[in-house]
Amino acid sequence: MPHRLKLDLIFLKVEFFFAFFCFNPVRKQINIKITSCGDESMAFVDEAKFYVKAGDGGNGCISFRREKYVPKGGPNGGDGGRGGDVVIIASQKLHSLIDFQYRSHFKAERGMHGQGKDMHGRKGKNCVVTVPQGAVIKDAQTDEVLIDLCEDGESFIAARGGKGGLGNTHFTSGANRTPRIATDGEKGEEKWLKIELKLIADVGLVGLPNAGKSTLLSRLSAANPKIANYPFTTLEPQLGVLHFPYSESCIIADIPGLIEGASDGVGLGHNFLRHIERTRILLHVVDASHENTVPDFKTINSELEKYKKELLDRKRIIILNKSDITEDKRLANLDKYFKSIGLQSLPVSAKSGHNIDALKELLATLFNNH
Ligand SMILES: Nc1nc2c(ncn2[C@@H]2O[C@H](COP(=O)(O)OP(=O)(O)OP(=O)(O)O)[C@@H](O)[C@H]2O)c(=O)[nH]1
Ligand SMILES: [Mg+2]
Repeated sequence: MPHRLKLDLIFLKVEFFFAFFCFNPVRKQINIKITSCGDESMAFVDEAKFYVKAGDGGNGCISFRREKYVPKGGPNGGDGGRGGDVVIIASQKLHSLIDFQYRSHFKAERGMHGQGKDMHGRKGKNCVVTVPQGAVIKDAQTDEVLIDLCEDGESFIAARGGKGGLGNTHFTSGANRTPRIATDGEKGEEKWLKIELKLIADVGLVGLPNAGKSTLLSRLSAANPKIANYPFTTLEPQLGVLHFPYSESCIIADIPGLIEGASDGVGLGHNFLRHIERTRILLHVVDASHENTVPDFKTINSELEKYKKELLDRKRIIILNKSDITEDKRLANLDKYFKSIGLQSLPVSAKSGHNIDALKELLATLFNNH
């Protein structure tokens, strides 16, 4: 066969191989579906369980000095190294616990064993678990809160590494100059932990389903939540950023609609009520256009109270939403009612934009004076 033809055949084979390998329909593609949360693309997971195991300590060593002309040197067994810790660190760059769906076991490195010639074992490396700022870490068995990681960079040792064992040098005494004793390293701590995320938002939107919370969020920020004329359109908390012209911006959290019994787990709201726990201001959105505005308000109020009494002491503004389809007289009466119970209200139309600028100004003032 001519040399040129042989080369062509080889190239043809190589091309065929690449074509098959690259376009083989059997090859599996791993596609992780990502859902939208506010204006950031990510899946929202706010609870997870995970296992941590710190490294065991290395064992101490039994060894004796043996050198030329020193046939009976003393003990020289080194200590074992300490096991690594599992350290949890909060980061403001993370916003979801989705990573825990793919990894739920975190183990630190064990300490190395001690060796002869007084060589101590190396300490095991720590295992660092990064979690979003605002995560609460609990013991999965007892439900006891171990730490609330509110600050960016705050850290917590979730499992302590075991101490290294002692080498035989520690056991020399007048009576026993050749100790054949060393201790084993301690076991590293291990446990199952629970992590709950409480969003760090400044303003929380609460109200019955369909009150217009998501429409309001889309007006106040660049967030693009789903809006529709049926209850429970919002299935997971949504965040948006409200920029003020002369001061720092604030984060607004829209949680799924609450209904009667939400504090006992009815509907979706209960799972998400914790996300408004840390907010400084609550915007209680009510639909002012129908005759049940006040009973609706009372329903949500009592759910907030049942969930956490302190929520009622928080600065609250009642948003009389849907002012575009509500008579002025009715709005005035509602305002009177809320004033009579010591609450500030503001007629707003999240749909048409009526009074949205006034609401932004009010929030800027409250935010700066808080
Ligand atoms: N006329 C009028 N309709 C509004 C206004 N605000 C919201 N809506 C409508 O009310 C319906 C519900 O609005 P959403 O913003 O989805 O209500 P939501 O409170 O987020 O509801 P859930 O997510 O189910 O809790 C939609 O059809 C909106 O277009 C308003 O100011 N005026
Ligand atoms: Mg909504």
